[in-house]
Amino acid sequence: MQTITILGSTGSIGTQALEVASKHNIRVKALAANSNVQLLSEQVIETGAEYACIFDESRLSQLESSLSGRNVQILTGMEGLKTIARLDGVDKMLNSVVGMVGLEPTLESIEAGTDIALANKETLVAGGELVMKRAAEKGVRIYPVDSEHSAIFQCLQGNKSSQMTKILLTASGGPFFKKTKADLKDVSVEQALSHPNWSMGNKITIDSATLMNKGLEFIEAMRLFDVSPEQIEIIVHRQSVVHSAVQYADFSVIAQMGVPDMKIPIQYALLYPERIECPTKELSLTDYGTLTFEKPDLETFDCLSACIKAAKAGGILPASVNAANEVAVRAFLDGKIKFLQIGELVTDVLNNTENRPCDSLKTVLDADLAAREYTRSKIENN
Ligand code: MN3
Repeated sequence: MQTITILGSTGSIGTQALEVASKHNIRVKALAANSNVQLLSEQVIETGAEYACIFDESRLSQLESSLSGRNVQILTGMEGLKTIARLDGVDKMLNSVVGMVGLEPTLESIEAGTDIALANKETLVAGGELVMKRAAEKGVRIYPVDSEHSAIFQCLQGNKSSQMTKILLTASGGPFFKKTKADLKDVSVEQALSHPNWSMGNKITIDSATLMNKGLEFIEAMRLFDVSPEQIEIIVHRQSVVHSAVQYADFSVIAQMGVPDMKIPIQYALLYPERIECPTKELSLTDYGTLTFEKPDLETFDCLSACIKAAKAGGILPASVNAANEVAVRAFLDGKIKFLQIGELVTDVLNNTENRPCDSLKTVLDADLAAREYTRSKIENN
């Protein structure tokens, strides 16, 4: 029997992971959530978790009272996440928190020698070089949860990754596929939040609408699979059935397919290398009939081109564009800026940050903070 911990247990990935865990009798030792005390408490009681962490410290007493009388260790803040990340007797930590917050717990888990199921892409975007280097040194395995990266990982099984020559990274294209900048001028939050194929949290859904998500995934793929930007081709595939593919030196291309349901990659990351029944639906290719593949529109979607440029430049720029985007998406959701300004703000940070090598956690955190401050001041003077 496996034992796991989950950071981000009340989010979309976290709740689906708990469904998978319950189906396969995976023991859950600790759970952490950002602010949803109600659901976190229910999850802790249901799973019998020994540790519960609420990231938002202002809700600590609420969590304490809802779990009072139970034998549960209550934690809070970044220290709480890090405490969970270094717990003994854990086979895997699922990191599915949103944003840069995920980086330090990932590094903590690596230091503790605990394998990671990674759904927090910002970890690899901002601190990817550090994370992968340290994981290799400590012999810690990182199992991708992101559907595209899980697909690539699955396509690599039984083959030599040194013979992989290219990654075909698929993208749904989001709700604004084929739109021009003129069409997107007055997009509302509601329009941006309605994704055609995937049901996800707000941050990632906006990232999917701007194609920032694909830009982050581009960088994530470079780090996870140690390939150059030139070895990744982004392909818009509207049906989200092919979750990505890899090409080998003999020009054979292997793809992974399935219904668009995160439970498949979550389960693969948690139970690797087992392939047992998953609580999802069977893929019926004849129901789809046609699968389409097109080039992405780099002219309209500034976030994607900014990420590719940051990926090629390396250093701190991936962390900078990620930070600018986190601030810009928050401001868009709060009605402070327009949809297209997200891409403008991300590009602005890219063009106005002096690059330097990404050699320590402090360098990454400093770059992150500087880009956040820069972007906030741009929004205030808007
Ligand atoms: Mn994805």
